[in-house]
Amino acid sequence: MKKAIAAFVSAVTLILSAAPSLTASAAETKTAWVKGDANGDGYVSISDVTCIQNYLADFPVGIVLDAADVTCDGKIAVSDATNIQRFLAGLPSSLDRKLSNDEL
Ligand SMILES: [Ca+2]
Repeated sequence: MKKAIAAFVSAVTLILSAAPSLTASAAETKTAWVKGDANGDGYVSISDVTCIQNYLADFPVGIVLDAADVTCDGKIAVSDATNIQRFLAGLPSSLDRKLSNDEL
């Protein structure tokens, strides 16, 4: 029984010691972004429009600035939100050619 407990404790210790590296990997993947995914949830949706609007209204919001700059003019503006809306409606948009930081 003592050997089983010792093995269990060793396994838990091993798992816990690996946890920091798992956290680091998750943080590394957070640096990836897709143009238009302003809120960084992995999807381009109406929530990204709301995220940009909240940012422009100076509400506290988590925003991925590079992803929110849909028009690629170096600024976050209403036109970025509008281009996401046009993309979602199937209209011509600057998002028609999606960019990610993997392509830059
Ligand atoms: Ca999003």
